[in-house]
Amino acid sequence: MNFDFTEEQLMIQETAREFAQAEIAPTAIERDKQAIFPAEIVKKLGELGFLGIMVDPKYGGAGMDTISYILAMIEISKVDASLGVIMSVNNSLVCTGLQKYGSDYIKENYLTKLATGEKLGAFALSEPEAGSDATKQHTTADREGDYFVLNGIKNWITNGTTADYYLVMATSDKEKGHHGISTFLVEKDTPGFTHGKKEDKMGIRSSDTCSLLFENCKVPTKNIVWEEGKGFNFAMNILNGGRIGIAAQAVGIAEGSLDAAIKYSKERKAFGTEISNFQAIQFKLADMAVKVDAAKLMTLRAAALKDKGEKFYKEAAMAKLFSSTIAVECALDAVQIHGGYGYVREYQVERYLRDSKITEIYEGTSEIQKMVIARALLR
Ligand code: COS
Repeated sequence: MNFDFTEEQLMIQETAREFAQAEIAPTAIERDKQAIFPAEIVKKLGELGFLGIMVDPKYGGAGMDTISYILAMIEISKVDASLGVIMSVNNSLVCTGLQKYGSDYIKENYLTKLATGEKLGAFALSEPEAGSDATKQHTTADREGDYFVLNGIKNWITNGTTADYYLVMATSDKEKGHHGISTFLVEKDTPGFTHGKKEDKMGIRSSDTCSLLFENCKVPTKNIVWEEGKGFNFAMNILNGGRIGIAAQAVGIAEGSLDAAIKYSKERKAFGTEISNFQAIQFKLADMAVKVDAAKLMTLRAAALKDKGEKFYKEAAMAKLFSSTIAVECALDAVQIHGGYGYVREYQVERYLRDSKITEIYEGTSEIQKMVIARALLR
């Protein structure tokens, strides 16, 4: 596998790096503290083409590949994982979902606005009683003429209070099990659709997460994505790609932790010298660097397979499982290297630790990734 990046890929990486340092870093601590959604930054991300990186330019996207997307995700998440997840959901779950499975009507009316950042998207699969066991969708969609009437609750929805368009999985035919689930594109102001309170989270606090409530919410039949009964397959296929995005987010957190630990260890003095001169610190840094590199390579491999049109779901699950595990480990090590300073907000690494944990949970827990990998091995 060749990882000599093209000029275009390097350019997007550099643009993301500069943007993250100049526009995201200065407010990251305060937004985390106050749980402020970065509306202005998200708007600028859209203007840079970072909200529709893989979307065909015909629909307002940047027309880049998954590798470019991964490189950008790493740079953004290295500075602020909240921006990483906002970007990831819009790109991997919503835009890719609509580009791959949306009708011409949906692409023309919705995808273009999402890819340019004029509108923001959300993906609603999880429910109070359907998290890992995602086939058990309790939200219902009953047909009434040219509409489906949605009733139910969705949980843990990223961009929940701020999105304009929501991809909602709901059971339209109870008799057919998961083959009776469909995906509906729901606009934010549709009557009968409201959201619950914003969750007060441990990490990624600058991204907004909430539940969604549907009470006799009428959605036009033409807003079905793919076709009736394909909603579960849609969610699974799209989540495979989403997991590469979350793996990249985790790589970003891990790399950010390593960078912070290197910087601090070269500045902090103890026992008459910089702590970077101590083997205890050096070995930690070396271990962190090996983990970051391995996670990045696994994530790029999954992205490269996807770009080649080959099967990638096992490799995506492996990349997410490994990258999220090492993100937590690297953030913990960075806190330890910082000592007391690692435990206070000013030095950022405590945020990396809080942010890292969610990568082991959303878009399929680590246990679900192991299930996916094992099933692929035993097939
Ligand atoms: N990629 C594509 N299709 C997949 C898939 C994958 N990774 N995993 C399962 N599927 C498909 C199967 O091929 C099957 O399709 P058909 O019935 O059309 O042949 C269907 O999904 C059901 O699969 P299965 O019978 O294996 O269902 P299970 O309930 O045993 O397991 C898991 C499904 C657990 C793999 C699924 O529910 C899952 O991924 N859960 C986690 C959901 C998740 O990531 N939630 C996060 C929400 S977004 S924050």
